[in-house]
Amino acid sequence: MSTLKEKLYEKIEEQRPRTERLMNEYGDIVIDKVTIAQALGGMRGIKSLVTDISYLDPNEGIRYRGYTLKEVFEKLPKPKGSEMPYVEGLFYLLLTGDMPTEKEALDVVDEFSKRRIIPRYIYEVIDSFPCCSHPMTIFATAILSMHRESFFTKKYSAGIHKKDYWDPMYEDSVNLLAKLPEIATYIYAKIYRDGKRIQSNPNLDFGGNFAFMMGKEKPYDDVSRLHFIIHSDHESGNVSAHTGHLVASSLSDIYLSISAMVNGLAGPLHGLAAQGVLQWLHELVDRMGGEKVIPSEDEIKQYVWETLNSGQVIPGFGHAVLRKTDPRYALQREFSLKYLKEDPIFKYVDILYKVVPPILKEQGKAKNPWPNVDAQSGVIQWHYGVREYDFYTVLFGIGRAIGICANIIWDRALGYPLERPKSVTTDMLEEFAGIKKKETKK
Ligand code: HAX
Repeated sequence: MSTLKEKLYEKIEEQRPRTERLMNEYGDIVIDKVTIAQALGGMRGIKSLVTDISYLDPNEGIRYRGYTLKEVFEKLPKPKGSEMPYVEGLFYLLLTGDMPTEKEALDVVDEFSKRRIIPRYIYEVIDSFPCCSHPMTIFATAILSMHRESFFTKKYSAGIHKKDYWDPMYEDSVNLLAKLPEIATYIYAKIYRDGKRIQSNPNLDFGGNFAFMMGKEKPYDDVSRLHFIIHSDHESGNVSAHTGHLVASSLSDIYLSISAMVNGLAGPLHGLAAQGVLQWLHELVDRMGGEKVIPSEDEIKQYVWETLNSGQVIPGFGHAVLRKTDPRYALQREFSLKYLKEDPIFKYVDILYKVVPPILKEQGKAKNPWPNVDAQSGVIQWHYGVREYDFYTVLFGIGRAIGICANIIWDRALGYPLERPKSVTTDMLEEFAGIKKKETKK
């Protein structure tokens, strides 16, 4: 057994009695109420999911296992000569709640490296897509196609005790996560590089190997580590995390669940906003006559108002939970101020940071006028030469899969059941509201 799996097993044994006690002795305690606005409004804010892997405070932002992002970046072990930590160390932290030592992080690097090679048929699946297919569609399908590899599914059909579900789920998760950089970079090569692919380097870590396969020099390895780590988890209720959890709750294996979560991430109000920001910015760049012409604040304000007045959202701004600037935005901004201050597109993003929040406040609709993670991630990729912006959500998906796999392993470890909330009808809501009398059926 790997050290990570042993540690995880210890943690599961510690945690199970806590969950069982809450369920058996305190199951009737009320933790929230549900209003009509919440039932009609996307269940916003209803406390009905449990995860210990991350927690999103509306004002402070995300904490992974109790650590702020700043602390995560300070404390996780880093490869020599790198500013950013091992992604594998983050997986250790998310799964166990303990900050890994360098040796513990390196054990996971080794584990991932051994499992990184993808089955041959995945190349064929990717190659079979017609041109102009969106990379997220290809990514989701490639992951889905590996369903046949699932240990969990094999063990389940052979008969396995419920308490042991987490074990094959862990094996499937590590197998899948280790392969995601290979799958993504092969998709990138197929769509944008005439299929000219760079083979992986088994001596590199997750972020380093991803940069290598993308054909990028330093510091793109650190850019990748930063990107994957900040995108990995955002508690359980966002569309991608919730989709992964929901699908896995029917005991679908990790391939089915992560493919589904990728599809949720591919929507423009969620992960596709990373692409949306650059697309929207480039319409402005074209209007200005090229990226060398930096618009004035007034020109940007006019563009923002035009977008709003045409009934569209400003991509990269607003959030369903956050009520302050997203710390994931702030971290990327810090990186950008250090490394891409003179980049013309960064200058656009910088002006947006000043002008969009007051406009959204003035419009008075968005509850959170501040930028989110997606407002800043694309410009960094653009700067380092990944200019095919419809690929950006795939990068998000690689990161997000790490957190969701950790959550699903824990879902199985703690025996979380099939998810099945209850629906009501509009008539019933009107009855609750007292504007309609309950009809008795004749
Ligand atoms: N631009 C214009 N209007 C916005 C807005 C924005 N950036 N953000 C919110 N609003 C509007 C909503 O569309 C809504 O309008 P209606 O009443 O007409 O429906 C109103 O303000 C209230 O919305 P809200 O309660 O503040 O926000 P929601 O929780 O409903 O939605 C969203 C949160 C992130 C979907 C929203 O802010 C949005 O559409 N932002 C732009 C897209 C985006 O950046 N998405 C990525 C978010 C981060 C993420 O998940 N990344 O993956």
